[in-house]
This record gives sequence, structure tokens and C-alpha cells, in this order.
Amino acid sequence: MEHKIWNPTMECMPREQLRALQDERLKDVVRRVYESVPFYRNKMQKMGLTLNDIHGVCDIELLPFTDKQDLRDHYPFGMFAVPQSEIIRIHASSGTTGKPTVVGYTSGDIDRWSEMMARGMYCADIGKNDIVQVAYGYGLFTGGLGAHYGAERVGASVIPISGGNTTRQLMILQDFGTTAICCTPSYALNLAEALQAEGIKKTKLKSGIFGAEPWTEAMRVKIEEMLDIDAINIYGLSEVMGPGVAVECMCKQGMHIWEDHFLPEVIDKNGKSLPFGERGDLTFTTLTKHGMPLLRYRTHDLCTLSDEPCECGRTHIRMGRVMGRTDDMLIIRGVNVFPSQIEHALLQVEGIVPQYMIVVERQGTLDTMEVQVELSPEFMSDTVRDVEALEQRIVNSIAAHALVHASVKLCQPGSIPRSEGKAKRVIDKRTL
Ligand code: DLL
Repeated sequence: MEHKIWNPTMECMPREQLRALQDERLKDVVRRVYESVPFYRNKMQKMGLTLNDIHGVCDIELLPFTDKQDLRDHYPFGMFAVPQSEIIRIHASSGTTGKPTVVGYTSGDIDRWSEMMARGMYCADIGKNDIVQVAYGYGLFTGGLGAHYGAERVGASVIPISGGNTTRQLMILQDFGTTAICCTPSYALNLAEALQAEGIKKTKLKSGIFGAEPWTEAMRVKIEEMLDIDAINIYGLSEVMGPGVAVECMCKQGMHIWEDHFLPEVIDKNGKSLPFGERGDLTFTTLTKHGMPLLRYRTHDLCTLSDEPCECGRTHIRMGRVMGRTDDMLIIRGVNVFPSQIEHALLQVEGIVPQYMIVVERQGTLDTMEVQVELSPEFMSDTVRDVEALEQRIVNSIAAHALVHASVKLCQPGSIPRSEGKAKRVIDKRTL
């Protein structure tokens, strides 16, 4: 198979050369955060670290970790390493409570992101002759604009349709002759089923770039069969950049992490770096970001790394599928949701007590979330209409604070099982 490679010089760089480049870039980013981000300077000073201690990648374990909580503590712009006048784009993703996690990009950052997404497009054999339907959400979420800039960079014709509205997606897909689609894998399955239901057998689709949520090989097989396409896995997270931190090539054996821009590690519970092949918490140091560089950012995604050479010729190491999380984050239809956000949303509503259970299921191809919550004893005697209005208030509060639609089931006071230790708040019935 001939592999299309966007930037062969960088993507196929011999590993020793790539390591030398990382060494230089690591020293550079450490210097930048030390000089411009008080959070990092303070951390390094407390650890007794100076810039001279970091000679390259071999010293990565000396550097401090960063966690989502650190971004929250510096909400909204406290982690930025450049003046606001140099920030040209702001994105955000779910935080653990009502406040989002904010990310800022310089024009150079957007340029590098587009280049990495262009690499991803070529990985999925998408080029200037393609018509790309971007069905990731546009907005604060990085999916839509990330895919958009990458598809434009390779010269494809981009349809910025954004997420949702399946009937319209199918109409555009057929009328415009879409050849490639970018969306979550569950939405791809949904589209495939909708096409089948309409009796449409043939489309011009040939490939799809799917990510933003966990999926399996079995799902890949199903999507590929139903849509008659190559289904390519793409990984990323807003804090580190957005989609395109890692992308699969046509070998479909794991996602190449763009190591000229990111330094990945897999770490264990104690923060120790693990060797290739061992499963742990994926952690990234950004080597070239200027707006919001991060040192050893813990993604909480569980996976393994592999340095086995890949047939496609790219030399960058690969990450396996994300096998779970080390925190309690749920991904519902591509939206990240923390149980703490739901709790926060419930606490805004009068008439209930914060005893709740979140039940997540997959109906057909789509995730559903039901929040069961107890009425407060005082509310019990009220009329059905009051209860319905209360339900609606809770639905609205959850939509406002967690950006997700949940159905709400009000329960009798005392009916939700109390735990004796850690409360169990989530029942996830999805089998991927
Ligand atoms: O989901 C960025 C993205 C957009 C990636 C479009 C791919 C495609 P966040 O909303 O910040 O960013 O969510 C990041 O989603 O830590 C993983 O838990 C999960 N995730 C992303 N891609 C994958 C994937 C975007 N391919 C969080 N497989 C990450 C499994 C994924 N999980």
C-alpha cells in the first residue's frame, strides 16, 4: 500500500534526530514557562530546579506534573505564557465543576495545529480532491475548528456543517458528494443506521476520521462495513491542543503521536514513567505551544505506547486505544461530563436533596444519561404540575452547567441507596 505523507521530513525523521530536536524543544519550553508562567516558576523553585538542570528529554522526570485542577486554579487565563494581545483563539472544555478549562492559542499555535491535522488528513488518505464534511461540533469544543483547519490545509473542500441534525447531514452528504467525514464514532454509526433506514446503499464516502470518545475494534469493523469506508482513529484533548495530537495511519495499528510537538509518557500511580507496552496514565509535555504550554500534563487516559516501527514509514511512536480513565470523567455523545458537574447543577435547584445517581446507557448508537434525584420531603405533597416543572428546572440546570441533555427521574425521599464508604454515583451500562 502506498502511504500518503503530508510532511515526510518531520513524520519520517530518524529517531535519533527526532530525539535531538525534542531535547532542544524541551529546553526551550521549560525556559518559556519558567520565565512567563508564575505557576511553573513557583513549582520549579519549590523543587529546587533551575533551567540548567534540564539538559533534554533524559531529565523529563525532574519536571513537575500538571493536572486539570491546576488549570482550574488559574481560571481563566492564568496559565497563558504570552500576553493576551498575542492570543488569537480561545477554546474550552468541561472542567470538573461549572467552570470550563480554558486554552489559548497564538497564531503560531493555530498554524502548527493545522499542520498536525493536515498530517492526520493524509493519514486517512484525504487530500485536495476530497469533500470533507466536518460533523464535529464547532464552538468552544476543539473538534469542529480543528478538523476544519486541517482539511483546508490539505486543500480539501470543507463543509463546516457542525454536529447534529442527522436528516440534514444525510442530505448534504448525498447532494454534495461528501467523500470523507469527521465526527465521533458513535455519531458515525448513527449516520450509517440512518442511511440504511432510508434505503441508501451507495454514497461517495471513502474515509472517516473518528475520535473524541472511546471506541473499539468491533465498532471500527461495523462502521467500515456499514459505510464502506476506512475508519481512522484520532486522539486529542483541548488542554494539549485539540484533535490531532495523535492519528492512525492506514495500517490501523495505533495512533502516531506527533513527537516533534509533544513528548508523551505513560506513568503509573506513583508518577513513575513506565516502559513501552505498559499501561498507565498518558501524560504530555507540549514542546512547541506558545499560548499555553504544559509540562507533563496528566490526561487521565489509560493506554500503552509502542515504539515498534510502523509499515507506513512514519517514525513517530504510537499509542494504543484509550482503555479507560483514571478519574471519573464520562464521555456522553462526545461531551465530557464529570459527576461533580451534575452535582453542582443539582445544588442550584430548590426542592431536591443532592442524593443522586447517574445512569448512562447506549440506546441504539447514542448515549443516554438519566439523573435520578431525590425530592426533598417538603416537596412531596405538591401537585403533578409542580413536579413536572421541577423536573424541567433540573434538566435546564444540567444543560447549563454540564452542557449535556439528561432525562431526570425524581425519586421518593430516602429511596436512593446510601453508601457506607465512597458514594457510588454512576452506573454505566454501556458496553463498547
Ligand atoms: O475530544 C478533542 C478531539 C476532538 C479529539 C475530535 C478527537 C476528535 P476534549 O473535549 O478535551 O477534546 O476531550 C478529551 O476525550 O482526554 C479522551 O478521554 C477522549 N478522547 C479523545 N479522543 C479519543 C479517542 C477532544 N480517539 C478527551 N479515543 C480525552 C478515546 C478519546 N478517547
